[in-house]
This record gives sequence, structure tokens and C-alpha cells, in this order.
Amino acid sequence: MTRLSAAILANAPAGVRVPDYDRSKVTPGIVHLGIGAFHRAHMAVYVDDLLKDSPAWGIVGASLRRPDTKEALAPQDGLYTVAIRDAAGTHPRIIGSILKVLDANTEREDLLALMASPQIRIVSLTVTEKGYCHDPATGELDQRHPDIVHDLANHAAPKSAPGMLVEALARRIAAGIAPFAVMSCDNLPSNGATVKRIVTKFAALRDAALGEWVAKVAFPGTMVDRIVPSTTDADRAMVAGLIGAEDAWPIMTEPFTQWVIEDHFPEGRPAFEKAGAQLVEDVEPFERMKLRMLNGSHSTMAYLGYLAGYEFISDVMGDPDFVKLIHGLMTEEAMPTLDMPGIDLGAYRDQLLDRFRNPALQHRTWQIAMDGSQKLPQRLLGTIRDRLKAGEPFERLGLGVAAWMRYVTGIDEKGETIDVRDPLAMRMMAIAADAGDDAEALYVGLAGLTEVFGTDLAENQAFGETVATHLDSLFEVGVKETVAEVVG
Ligand code: CS2
Repeated sequence: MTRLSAAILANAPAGVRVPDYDRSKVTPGIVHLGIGAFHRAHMAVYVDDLLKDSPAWGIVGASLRRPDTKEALAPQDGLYTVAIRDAAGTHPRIIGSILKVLDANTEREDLLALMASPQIRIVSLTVTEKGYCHDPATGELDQRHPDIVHDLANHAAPKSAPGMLVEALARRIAAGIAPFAVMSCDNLPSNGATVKRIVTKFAALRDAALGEWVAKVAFPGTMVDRIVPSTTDADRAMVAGLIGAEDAWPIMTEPFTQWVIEDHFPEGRPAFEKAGAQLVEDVEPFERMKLRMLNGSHSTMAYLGYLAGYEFISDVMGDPDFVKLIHGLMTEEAMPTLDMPGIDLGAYRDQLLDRFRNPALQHRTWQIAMDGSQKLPQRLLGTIRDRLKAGEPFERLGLGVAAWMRYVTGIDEKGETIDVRDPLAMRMMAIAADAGDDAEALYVGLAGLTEVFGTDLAENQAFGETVATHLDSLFEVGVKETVAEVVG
């Protein structure tokens, strides 16, 4: 079968949407760090919608860790398929907004030179929570992180996202070029302000004057939302059948997409609103809503669901007790902590439950379970802090935290090994090994991870009682029985 490339676009089968602009006229205006599946299903699609009218906003992607995206897209002229899936079918669309992918490890100088050039006016990021090298409980730069230590000693050859951003910004100052706006599209709380704090700190550690200059750079916050399961070989075969060509890395996603952006781009931006984005003054209420409702539910379903033997989120949604649990978590525990004038939170919740039910998405509980130590603070713990302050119960959120503690032991209910992927995995499994089958000891050991729980939660009695009781129940009677008790 022929490979997807610019040459086949003119003859793409009917029903396959292709770029509606002349790609040879498109020039780079955006560098995106972390060119993974999420970016390709989300921002790159919005930009693809706009290039016909604004060809100066093409994207050059960079991968900071692995060269696999470059290897997949380079032979395809940067083209790839987004397959939008639901019960009614699959709609393929070929995206052309990514002009090129650079591998930061082997093409670092090219990447830094491009980031320092005046044509680049936005640098956006999806490097996942752990890519910011920060302490998730406080949102501060982790100065002991090995990549940060490396980058502070090797300014011109950075490995980390903060190191890359600061080196490119420093080169711009030296050349008298105005800074680009830095736009994080990751699920961090207050992502604009958080990334600004991390990057400014890194710059100040390099040099105080550089820190002051970086403090004036624009870091617009964003709320991003689209569910993007990892691509499988079966997905590749399905897409090849639809587009009549082989695509090494098509992206699977759902019909829903949302993007709320703080309108703070001193050097200009594409008309994102024309592609459906909402431009607002303050994005934080939207972020909080999404992190607590969608992602809080997702993580709770991921740990409990995985342990109960459910492979996909749609399988979890087939269990009425789990649906009751998640409905209750959102309605009784998360919604009262949100202040969203003009937004119908009940309708938002119902739409989320429908999205979770999407049978065509095949979103693995194991995928969402990854990197829990980086995700829990903004997804569950912030909500719990608000509930504690209000003196209100948080049984379902507490069960979510307990399920994470049960999951990171690395052994499931049948005694099988769990492939726990997390920057703290080794430490957590050592804590679990020390605790043995003592649930209380396991609770104390894991709650002592202050980079996750802070010192306040670790020392909070109500928090400890709720989580440790659920954890004990997960060991004693198992996941399904515990969920049934909590909802019953
Ligand atoms: C998920 C998110 O993997 C995860 O942790 O909760 O990637 C989620 O699918 C997105 O935030 C949806 O916008």
C-alpha cells in the first residue's frame, strides 16, 4: 500500500477531509514542544482550520524525548489522519498544519535557532505533567530534578522544557527580538501562571536579570479538552482502509473538543475563535471545572476500573455501581466546590458521562492510570481540601485516592503484577513492599509523599481516616464490593 504523503491528497477517497489550503504557502509561526497524540488531535486541528486565511501560523513540532513522531511523520510530509470515532462511525480527516518535526536530542541547535527567530510568535507545549520538572503539590520548580541540574550547568544544550524555553528566550533578548508567548496546553492547575512561575524561576537561577525579563513574558493559560486514546495496530489498519494509504501514526479521538484560552498574545495569534476556541480573560474557573469533573472522574475510574478488571473506560461505564459512584463524585462532591456563573454544571456532567460511554473510543484505564503522582493533586486533592474546609464529606474522592494507593503497590487483586508507570514508581513500590499487607502502614507511607499530598493532608485526621478506611476495604473485600458499599 502507498504511504500517506502530499502526493496522494488530490486523490483521497470521498469522505476523507483533506487540507483546504495550499501547504506550500504555509510558513511556521508556532513551535510546539511535545508533539504527541494530544496536540495532534487538538491544537493542530484548530490551526488546520485557520491556515487557509492565515498561512503564517504553521506549526513546527519538537519531540523532547523520543524520535518516534518524527520517524512516523517525516516520510509523510508531516501529514497524518485524525479519526473521529463514536457509535455512529469513524470520520477521517487528514491534517496538514504540522510542517515538520524536529528531534530535540539530535536537532537541538536547529530547534533553538528556530525558537529564537522572529517568525515564531508562540511556543506551545504538551509535555505532560511531569515534563515541567516541578513539585506537583506546590507548583514550584524542582531544583533537584536531574534535567534541571543538567540544564543549569549546560545552558546552550538543554534537555528540559523549562531549559529549552529559557535558552530560546535568552537568545531572543541578545538579538533584540520580542519574546514569544508561552502557551501550556497541559492539564496543570492554572497552567499559565504555574508554567510562568517555573520558567521564571529557572531563568532567575541562570541569571537574575534574565529572570526579570522572563517575568514579563506572556504565559496565557488554557483549558484543553479532547479524549485521545493511544493508537493501536488495529487502528492503523482501520485508517489505512479508510484513507487508502498507510499512515504510520494516525490519531484516534472523539467528536467533542474544547479549548478555552486567555487572550494574552502580545506578538499576535491566529484567530483561534474562528476555529471554535473560546477566548476569555480568566481561564482558571474553566480549568478547575475540567480538572475536577472530567479528570477527577477519569483517574478514579482508571484505578478502580483497572483493579476491577475493566480494560476500557466504556467497560467501567457498563457497571451501574461505578456509574453511580462517578455521578455522585461529580454531583455531590466536585460540583459544590465550583463557582461557574452561566454554566449548567449538571448538563456538563451529563455530557461527560456520555463521552465516557463512547464505545468506539477504547480508552484504556491503564493509560489514564499513568503518572498518578503528578495528576492527583489537581484532580482529586484540591477538591478534597475544599471539602475539608467546608466540613463536608468526600467519601467518593477519598475512595479514588485509596484506589490509587492500592494500584501503585504494583500487585492486583489476583496477585498479578501491574505495570505502574510513574516518576515515583520505584519509591512507591518500596513503600508498598515495606507495608506488606498492613493497609494502615501503606496509607502512612504513601501519604508521607509530601510532593503529592503536601504536609497539610498527610497530617489531616479526617483525610487519613477516610482514605485509610477505604484502602482497608479494598484489601479486605475487593474493589467491586467496596464500590457497591459506597454507592449503596
Ligand atoms: C486523561 C486525560 O490520561 C489522562 O490522564 O484523564 O488525558 C483526558 O483524556 C484529557 O484531559 C481529556 O481532555
